[in-house]
Amino acid sequence: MKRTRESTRSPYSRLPAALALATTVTLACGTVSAAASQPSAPQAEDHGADKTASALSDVIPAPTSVEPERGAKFRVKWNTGIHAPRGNAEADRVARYLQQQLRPSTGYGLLINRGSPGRGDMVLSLDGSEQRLGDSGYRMDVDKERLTIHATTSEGLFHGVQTLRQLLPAEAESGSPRHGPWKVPAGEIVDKPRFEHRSAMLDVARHFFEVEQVKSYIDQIAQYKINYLHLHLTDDQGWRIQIDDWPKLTTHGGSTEVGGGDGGYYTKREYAEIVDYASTRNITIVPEIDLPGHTNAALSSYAELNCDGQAPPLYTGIEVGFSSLCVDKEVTYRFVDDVIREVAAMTPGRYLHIGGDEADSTTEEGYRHFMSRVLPIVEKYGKTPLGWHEYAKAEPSSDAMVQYWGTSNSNEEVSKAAERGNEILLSPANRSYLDQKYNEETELGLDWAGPTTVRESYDWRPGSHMNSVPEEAIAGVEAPLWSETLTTSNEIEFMAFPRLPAIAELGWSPQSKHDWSSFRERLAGQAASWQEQGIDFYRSEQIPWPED
Ligand code: TNX
Repeated sequence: MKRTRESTRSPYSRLPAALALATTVTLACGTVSAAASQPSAPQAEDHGADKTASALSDVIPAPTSVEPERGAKFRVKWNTGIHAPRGNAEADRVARYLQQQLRPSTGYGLLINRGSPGRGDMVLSLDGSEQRLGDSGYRMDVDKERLTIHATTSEGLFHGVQTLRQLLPAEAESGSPRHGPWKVPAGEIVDKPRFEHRSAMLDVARHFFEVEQVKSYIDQIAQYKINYLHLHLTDDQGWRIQIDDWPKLTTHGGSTEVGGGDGGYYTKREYAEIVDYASTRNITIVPEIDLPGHTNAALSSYAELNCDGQAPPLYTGIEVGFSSLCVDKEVTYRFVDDVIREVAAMTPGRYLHIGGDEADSTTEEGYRHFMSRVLPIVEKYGKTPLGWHEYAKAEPSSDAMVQYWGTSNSNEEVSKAAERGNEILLSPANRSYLDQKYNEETELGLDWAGPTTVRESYDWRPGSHMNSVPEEAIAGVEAPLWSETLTTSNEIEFMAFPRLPAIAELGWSPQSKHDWSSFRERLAGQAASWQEQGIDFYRSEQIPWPED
């Protein structure tokens, strides 16, 4: 994350000396204005060497189809405009997003025009001619004269913009003025996702992360076309979301975290800020209230939720499975109803995650009883239940989603759920858990399902991962990041990069594009961009990173 340890390093430290000097001079003269609102005059920098390292296919996730052309490249210049369709607020938002992405580094105005596209413009088009792309796909056409992203919805345009970002030189990702030229290779990309559900999860319960840190992670995952962020909002160590009817959940239950730090929580306003910010990055937040286990913070806040009426102390360790709501008490269901009603009201998305994992202190019968009462509550408040795979044994209705987190390739309850019509979200802990160590030496992370190398996180097949679960039953994939050992954004980034892009590719790209040797090369190509963005990442020996 910028502003932290990583970013105190000069962004220019990796440039060849001459270029670094030139950059400094440019900055000192103030000739490049990061906040330009008018097109700036042509700059000397425009005539520099062609640094476009990328080919049209150097994109993660790998696009469905790429046809490079030999012709001259498209070039973003001082007078390049962004053309957006008239009268479409959503497309306008994507245009402004593209403008904001590229203004600081290029110093160009990149003005938005809604008339007829000019020569040399970047065009966002919703011409409706691309029904084959579905809601999320896009087609990008690049030649010397014009760069056009066609889509049927603003979501498709947004995805096209992410691809465009990766095709520009990495310096385009800088937050401060850099040298062009800003070229994009010519050709055509036609692209759409394999799975609808491409998710990341952040555990803000074990350690609390501020709104700005969550936003930063949202920005980082959006570039790999992730479209859901599951927030693990409650656990034994902390309750992180304001609930008006039960205020002590946060004032008491949110007051600490693993290791005994101060913890924290999101007010409803702050949470709405996260939800809104995510939506501008095409990401839907899935809130998780983990029930009936993983509830020590709630039990400690309200004595009446405990079977014995005694509130336990707050917990700052990392054991699991010791807490449970009292499934036989009526107050438990009043509590759950209030919480789910308030959380549902804060959730524009379809899904509300009710956890259900590791309820080792709840009897089997009690668990089923609990779920049989709680599932209808989720539906009553207009949401579709999502839960860790243990809850499949409670036979949620067929539109509910089941999240598999096991390490084996078969699970009877999950197979039966798929047969009953439940969609399955895959987050196998030995493949997609970003909190697992990379190897024995990794200081951060846990290792109960790992260690997990970058290759292991990439080399599996979501469509056939589970015995007796057909591909049609798979909603998609998720990369969860548990935070028992993580306290800073740099640490989040170090665990997520480069494994998150691996999971993102499995979620987006067709099976026919699944190719480790290509992926590792493309991943290496991302390093310069991560450096510009201030993303701390793990330099896995499996990846041919460029020399510094
Ligand atoms: C298992 S997977 C958990 C979490 C831990 C995680 C650590 C699952 C549904 N529960 O409570 O944080 O392992 O890797």
